[in-house]
Amino acid sequence: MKTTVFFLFLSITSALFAEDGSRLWMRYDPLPPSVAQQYSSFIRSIDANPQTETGRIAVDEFISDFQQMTGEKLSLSRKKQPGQLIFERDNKLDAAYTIQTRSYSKGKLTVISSPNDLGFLYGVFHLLRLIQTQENITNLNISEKPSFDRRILNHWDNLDGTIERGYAGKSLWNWYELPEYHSRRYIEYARANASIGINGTVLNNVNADSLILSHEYLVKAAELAKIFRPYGIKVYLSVDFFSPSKLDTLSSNPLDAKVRQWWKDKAKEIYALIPDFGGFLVKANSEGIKGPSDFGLTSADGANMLADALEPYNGIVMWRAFVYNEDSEDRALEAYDKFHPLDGKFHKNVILQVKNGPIDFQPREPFSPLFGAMQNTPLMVEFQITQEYLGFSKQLVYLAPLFEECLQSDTYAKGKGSTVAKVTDGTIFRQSITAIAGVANTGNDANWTGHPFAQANWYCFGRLAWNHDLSSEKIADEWIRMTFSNDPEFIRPVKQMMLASREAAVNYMMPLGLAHLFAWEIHYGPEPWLNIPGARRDWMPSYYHKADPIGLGFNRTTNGSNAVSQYSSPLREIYNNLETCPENLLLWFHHVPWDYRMRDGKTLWESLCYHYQEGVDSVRRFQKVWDQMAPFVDTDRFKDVQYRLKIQITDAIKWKDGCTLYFQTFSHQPIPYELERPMNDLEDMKRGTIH
Ligand code: BDP
Repeated sequence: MKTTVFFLFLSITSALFAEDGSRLWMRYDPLPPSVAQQYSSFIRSIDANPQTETGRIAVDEFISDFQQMTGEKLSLSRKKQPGQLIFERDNKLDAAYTIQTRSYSKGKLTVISSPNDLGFLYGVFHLLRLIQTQENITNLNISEKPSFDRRILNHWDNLDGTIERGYAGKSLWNWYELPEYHSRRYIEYARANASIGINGTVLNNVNADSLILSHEYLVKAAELAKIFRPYGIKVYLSVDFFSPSKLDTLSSNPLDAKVRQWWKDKAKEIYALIPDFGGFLVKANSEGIKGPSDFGLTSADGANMLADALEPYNGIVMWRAFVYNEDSEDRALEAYDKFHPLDGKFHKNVILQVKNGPIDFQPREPFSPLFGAMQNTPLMVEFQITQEYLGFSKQLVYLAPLFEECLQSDTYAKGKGSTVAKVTDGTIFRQSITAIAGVANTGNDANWTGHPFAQANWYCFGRLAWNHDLSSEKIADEWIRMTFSNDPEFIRPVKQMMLASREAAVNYMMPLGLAHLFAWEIHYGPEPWLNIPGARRDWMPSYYHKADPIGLGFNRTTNGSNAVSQYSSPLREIYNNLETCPENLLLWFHHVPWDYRMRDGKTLWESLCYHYQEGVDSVRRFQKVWDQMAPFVDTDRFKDVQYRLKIQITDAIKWKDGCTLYFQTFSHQPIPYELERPMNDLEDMKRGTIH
């Protein structure tokens, strides 16, 4: 008897506790009975008449998730009755969807209205989210319209299955098996994206293999497009500007009529296979990849040729502004210098895709000065969801605060309030296209993203792309409830930890506006001392930190590289002045003496040490918080996060030690006595014997 009970207990707990994270935020686990009862008494049947695959998915999704959460299976009924959930087509609606509670003589109804079935699907996911997060749904008056028309993931996936800067396994796309065999994950991927409003995916790496445009691969891509289509997701491809030379024997020169025709023919071929194909993403004349300047032409010349080929089919070109040259004195100047003169020269189906900061997805950068400056060219922000510079999938770093900081930065382009969000969403400048992109962090790991908390970065990108006014806090709250637990004892500390995690990473990696101190090639861990003879100098940390016996930081003021002048007034004056420059960007814009007094009275050197220490201390706090969370989380995910936090603390200490000890060789000042002594030896770290 005892043993049976014991085994019964074991099997129940293992069923409850086995959790590989594959369900993401779409768990729809049973709600506590009293809560479930409230929802099942409020929604009792569905009135829907789906005409499309998308509509059917919307209805099925609601019925099955509602049943999982409440235990009630909803019936379909076309007769008006209290407790009905009605899908109402409204062709004149100006929103993507609305969700309203309506009263009539016999009771209440919940109505999702939309001009199309995709709106129903989005509305369904919204309503499900409210139930999953245990919100009151008895008095709804919701109207939703996305901030950006195109909300796109960029996969840096190679055709051989590897992922550039991917930390969660191999590519989700099995190119070898396509188009014959499908992975169930293709649908799960589309469903997850639809649940947060993502409506586009660039399948392949920006460092594009020209083969993607071969007929063989287009057929494969078309198969993925077919699977994603009912979920409202369009396929885009990264293309190599030199494809006409690589796939054919042409010059690739845009001035060559045969080359122009080649692209037109290619577009025709693509649209025959993928009628709703989104368009091209292009990295050209960037990091050794060739482009129009190889023919003495501008980016506008190159982009416009591709745009002309796609134009008959409403396709777009997303042309990346990520360019820099070794001989430049300041890499931060280059994108602006190259693209600003081209403002207004792009065809209307071209949009410039600009990384959030002027350099390269660092833990903190000011926003790229191109935002707001190009008033006659559509621009879109590119964020990096994959944590290339923020600890891979080993560290817990919630990126919504980084995304939010950029989107809410004021460019002052048209006076106060010209935020990056508003200069790219069509509010301030008329834009033929509005869009936003995030470099995906997905892979074929069971939990999609490696770190369980990295799922939150995929989630928050989608939510902000849908509504850039959402706060990091609100998004974290939703995500925690859906992914882990609705228990306030769990939510409060975990949310605090998430919200503090980006600043923690900035502090232990590159505080006060420092950038680019990471290890060579792998981009993980500190290497501020790196100096490889003969290597590109703009890849060496000393190019960025400029440490010397006088001080630290890059002088980008009017008497330095003058990068400040690329910003609108009054921002350029604010950044230019050491006294008014935000301290979290101080060393980005100024070369600051070691004994300069910061606003809290500490010297720069002391402040630097304190920031590094604070970063390490924060991670220790995260560990303490998480250790208390065992009762709320399944064992698998609990242990996984606990283990990764151990890696994170070791890394944070290495960053602190490596950077403070190295900069000390310039400052010649002691580490403040009240701070921790370094655990690592600088010379060992330099020799790599610590790793
Ligand atoms: C850099 C990455 C590199 C990318 C490049 C890009 O290290 O792998 O190809 O950005 O965005 O940060 O093109």
